[in-house]
Amino acid sequence: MRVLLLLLLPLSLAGATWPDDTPPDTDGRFYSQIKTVDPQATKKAKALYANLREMSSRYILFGHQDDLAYGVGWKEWPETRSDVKDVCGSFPAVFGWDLGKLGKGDKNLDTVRFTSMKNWMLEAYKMGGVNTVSWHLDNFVTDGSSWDVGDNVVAAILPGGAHHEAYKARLDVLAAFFKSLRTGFLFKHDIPIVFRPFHEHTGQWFWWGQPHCTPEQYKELWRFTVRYLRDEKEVHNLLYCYSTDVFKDKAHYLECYPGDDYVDILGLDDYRDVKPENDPTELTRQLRLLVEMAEERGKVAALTETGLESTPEENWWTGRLLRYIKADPVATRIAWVLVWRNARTGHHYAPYPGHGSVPDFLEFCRDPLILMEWQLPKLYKLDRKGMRQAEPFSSPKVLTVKP
Ligand code: BMA
Repeated sequence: MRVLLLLLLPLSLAGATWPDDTPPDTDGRFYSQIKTVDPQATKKAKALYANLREMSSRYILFGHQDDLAYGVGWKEWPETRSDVKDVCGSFPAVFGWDLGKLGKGDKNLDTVRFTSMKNWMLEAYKMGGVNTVSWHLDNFVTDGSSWDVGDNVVAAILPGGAHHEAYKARLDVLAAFFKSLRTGFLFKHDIPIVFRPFHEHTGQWFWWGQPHCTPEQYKELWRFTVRYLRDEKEVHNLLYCYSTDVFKDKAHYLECYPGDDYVDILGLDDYRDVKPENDPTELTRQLRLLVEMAEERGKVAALTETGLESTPEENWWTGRLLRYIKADPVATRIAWVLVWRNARTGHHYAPYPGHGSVPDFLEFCRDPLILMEWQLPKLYKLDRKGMRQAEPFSSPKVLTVKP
């Protein structure tokens, strides 16, 4: 049976703009006021950043890893497909991808073909969505995976290390990939990407995690990576996202923080505190700290990865995830929440048609705080007066949902 849901739209965004006496740029806009890691970031990347910051006080974008690439029971579908859309009628607003194994073969570590990924990233952008990229980079010393933690890999790929040239060669491939993400008919442009390398380093499972390098080495690796991509390779379509796994306090979160000049977005990956057996207020506590740290710096905060594998708790979406985000108005000011990939019935994080958590997921999507793709304002534009595009949302429409 098809159920028609009339969703009432959240109304306009706050009109936060610059102080009245702020002089605009020559084109009447305010790009030069938007400070990003890359001062030469494209206008679209800067607009995305300003819009994410602006919107985060009112809305949370919903994201899903590998959303267009595969779902439970399907892969590389002839038409654009998404488990999230099959369930709720809309694509997610944020699309996660991973470039692990780029430069080593034609598919990433989860068998997503890079040529297809590129097309899906362009599609996501054309829908008005946000692309975010993580990097499960293999071990340069052993040629093992990201989870092969021995052999002081970070030290080995830093300048002066035995594998530094190999790391630079990999960055060359990465830079070429980012620069190939171009679209436009007359005016070709690079699409903005949120780049989220060396994630979850407060955990021990990746070779860049603690305790496999010192905080100074981690910071040096991060800064080298940014400088190389930005200054040597002239990649200007990136926003840089630093994302830890769970953390104890602000000092712990910032232990490996490479500095405000090297980070645009402060992220958290938290699978621990959304498990039914754990204390959910730990999620709220860390999100509050995260938002505080981001806002103190004029930056954006995001729950960059979360999810309950196979979501056996049927009201998990509203009863746990949303409830404990909303438990603190400060924690609520994250820009997005992204759940991990839908590989198979035993390993998926978004629902698929027929899954037990579908009714609750629909409630979650209906929440005025949550934005899906169909509700997105134009994230890549700024209006003349302020930071964001003048017309926030498309007109209300009827969302068709297959239960
Ligand atoms: C993990 C699992 C793995 C996957 C990895 C990188 O959480 O989903 O199957 O290879 O992430 O995407």
